[in-house]
Amino acid sequence: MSQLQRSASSRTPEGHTGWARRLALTAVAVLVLLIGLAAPAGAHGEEGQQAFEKTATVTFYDVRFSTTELDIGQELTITGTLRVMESWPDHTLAAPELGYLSINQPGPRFYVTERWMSDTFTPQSVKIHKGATYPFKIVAKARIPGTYHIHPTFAVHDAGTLVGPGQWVTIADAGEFSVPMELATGETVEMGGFGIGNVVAWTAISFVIAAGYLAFWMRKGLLWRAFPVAEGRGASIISKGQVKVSVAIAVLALLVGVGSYAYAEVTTGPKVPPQVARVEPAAAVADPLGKQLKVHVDSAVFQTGTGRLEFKLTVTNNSPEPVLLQKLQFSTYQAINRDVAAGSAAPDPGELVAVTPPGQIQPGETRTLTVDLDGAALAQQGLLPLNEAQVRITGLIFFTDASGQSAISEVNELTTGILPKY
Ligand SMILES: [Cu+2]
Repeated sequence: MSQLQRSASSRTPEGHTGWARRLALTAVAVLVLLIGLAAPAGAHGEEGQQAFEKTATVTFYDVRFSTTELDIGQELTITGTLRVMESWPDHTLAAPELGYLSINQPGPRFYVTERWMSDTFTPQSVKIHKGATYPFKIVAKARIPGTYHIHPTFAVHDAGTLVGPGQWVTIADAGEFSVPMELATGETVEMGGFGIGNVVAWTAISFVIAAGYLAFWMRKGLLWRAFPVAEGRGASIISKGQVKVSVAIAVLALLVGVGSYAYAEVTTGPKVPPQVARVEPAAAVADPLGKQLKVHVDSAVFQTGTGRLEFKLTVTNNSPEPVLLQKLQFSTYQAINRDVAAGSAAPDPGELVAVTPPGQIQPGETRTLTVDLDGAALAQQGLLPLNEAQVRITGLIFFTDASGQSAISEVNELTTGILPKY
């Protein structure tokens, strides 16, 4: 102990020591209690985002997982369609220009091998624009056994990662993970463990230096320093010897940093810098039927008493075929027309809702429809923006044409205020 430290400790009044000990013990007790109270997280916080972030940014639909159970090394394929909404909230987020397709998973349980948007291979971020629709495909190889909630995601520059519908997927403890990759030298390496020796060695070296530095400062304890600092003698608690040791450790850290770079330069190669290619996948052509339908939302009234959301919209059918409202979608929440579900062998999953008046809208006809939605369920999933700067509802409406041959026709976006009724 240095001269200065000794004098600092010896001058600590008795009362301070008892007070500090009690405070420290209380702090530890509170921490232990808090840790005991924490429940393990079972999801990704997908219900925690604000409504506009989910409904007005990117909407995923027709999402299919190729399987819910597979072995290590087997592939999971996620397909679907994502739409960068026309109603993108420019009032609070930057315009969508760059996006990246991926999956949300609790750590690297899957290794994504392929990303496709509109039949374009998109391993990197791609150029996108508002109102564009992209069919997508993600292929991921199972890596670590367990049961995980997996979502397709689309990360948009300056907006964050927007998640699609999740699905529980189980990776059985069987099989083997392998991603062989051929280098430019002709050598084949295993991506699962390539370079892991270097990572471990350099992490261990850095850890030893950092731990040594920490131990050097912590060996005399922390709390006593508070008193000289409180008494205005903070400058006195660091000795010349301690400064010397710190400088020596800093020099060592710098040498190791530069040395590791030099070592990598000498022992590896030839190297190619990581390449950036900004491709622009073609947005899906807006379907002709969707173009011939005019949809206007007249009102959206949330009955706070009953929890129902009454949705009134006027549809004009300018197509030569009768059309039927098939479903409404707000983020991952789907409301299926009860009559459509009744006539379908495999209806989409979702809430069955009554659309009145029922039946098809004839060519040339303009009809006002009322849809009775479970507003409470929407609110529970954080999809009713009752507490946000723009109290509006944004989603997609799907129609089917009369023949029933073409499954889903595009999609009209809704943007209207919600009126709560008390
Ligand atoms: Cu999840």
